[in-house]
Amino acid sequence: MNLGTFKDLLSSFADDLYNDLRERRRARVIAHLDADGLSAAGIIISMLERLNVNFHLSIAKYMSESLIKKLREEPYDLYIFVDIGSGDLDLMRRLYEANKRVFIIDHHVPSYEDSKVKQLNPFLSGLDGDREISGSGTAFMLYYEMIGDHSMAPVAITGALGDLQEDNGFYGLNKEILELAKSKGLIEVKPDLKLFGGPDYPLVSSLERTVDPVLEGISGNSAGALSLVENIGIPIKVGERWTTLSDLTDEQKRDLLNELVKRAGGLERAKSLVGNVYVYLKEPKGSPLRDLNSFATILNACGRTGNGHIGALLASGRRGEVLLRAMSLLQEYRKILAQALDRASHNIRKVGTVAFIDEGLTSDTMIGTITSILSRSLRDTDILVGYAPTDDGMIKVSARLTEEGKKRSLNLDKILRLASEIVGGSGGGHQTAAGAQIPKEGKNKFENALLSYLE
Ligand SMILES: [Mn+2]
Repeated sequence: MNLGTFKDLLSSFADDLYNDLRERRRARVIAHLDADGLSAAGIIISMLERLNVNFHLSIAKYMSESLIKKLREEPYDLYIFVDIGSGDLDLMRRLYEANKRVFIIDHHVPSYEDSKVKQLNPFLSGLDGDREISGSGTAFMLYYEMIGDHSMAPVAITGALGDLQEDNGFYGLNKEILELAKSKGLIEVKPDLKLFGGPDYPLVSSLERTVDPVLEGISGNSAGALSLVENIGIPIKVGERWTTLSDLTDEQKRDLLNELVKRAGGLERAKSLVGNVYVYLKEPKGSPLRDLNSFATILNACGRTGNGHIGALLASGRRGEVLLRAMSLLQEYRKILAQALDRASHNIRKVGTVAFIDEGLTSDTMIGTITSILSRSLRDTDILVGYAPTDDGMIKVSARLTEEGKKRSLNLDKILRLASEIVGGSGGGHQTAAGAQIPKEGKNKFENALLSYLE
């Protein structure tokens, strides 16, 4: 790991940004709408508040011509992009050509280096932004450098969980941030059942709100969750308060897990029910944010329902009304997602080992989630590709490797980049998950190009 050069990049980026902020006292912030982007946004707006800088925050699904056009016309001259931007340097250049100062805090593969656009990106120091650090981790490193305060470290871990960088633990800078959070008493990690809300959340609500995997008769069903707990012989309350997972004996936990495996439809599907649980010790017991995986789930729901600003405020540390609103967005999101999943799974088109979900079945904010979920259960398939119409008349493409595709070591970042460029679009992302935007009339040509790279 080449931490030395990242530390150099970090301190020069921080100096440049600090000087610009001190001069201008206001900034335009654009953040990506997923859990990592909103975690990163929360960290950056906290930083700006601590530095007494006014800001205007927007949440973006992705960079586009129309967004850059709009931003160019705005009366700001300092722009900060968070968890977005590195893959779209051609668009970013158009901002500094309009005399704007551009700062990017991102962990997506950069299109290239450009002296005019300041990028804080682990890839530029030889670190792996797919695995070793997230957008929120990158934002946290900057926050820590500027403010010297570790309290936002759990938010950085939340974003990394949202971007699925945890795999039996964390690596690289993620691990360093986690160790910092542990040493300061902010996070505790333990292997446990991974239910919504974590080990200190009311068990019946935990079960009802766990949807990954879907638990037959329990997910979204409070009566079902209640009767499951009763049937196993677990009392619903301990004294005056609701029973939580932490109250269970090892034997009760084993009985519960056995029942959940059945309800999930087998061991393979139930795999994600067991693993590391990340407990945010500063959140009160009974708060859904005490479990960082659930925190990420809630942020994601805020973004996908078009309410990313609520998620960013939550990540910055606001609670009360903001948390209540976020929880109702989670409920709304789950309803929409269940309907979209049902439609998409009944309309899959196969060409060789690639499965397609055509546009018209779901929105461009949901298609990524739909392809992520469905890619886990597809057989005899290497790649799942989903399409959805965008606001500016293009097609959004979302692609995921299946388990089989991962074994073949296909590289979706490269495949989507090449195939979208052929039709005048743009794309890229990570090796196992990537996206693109292409013109409508280029869909067939895009698809043929994509298929040709698999031969
Ligand atoms: Mn990210």
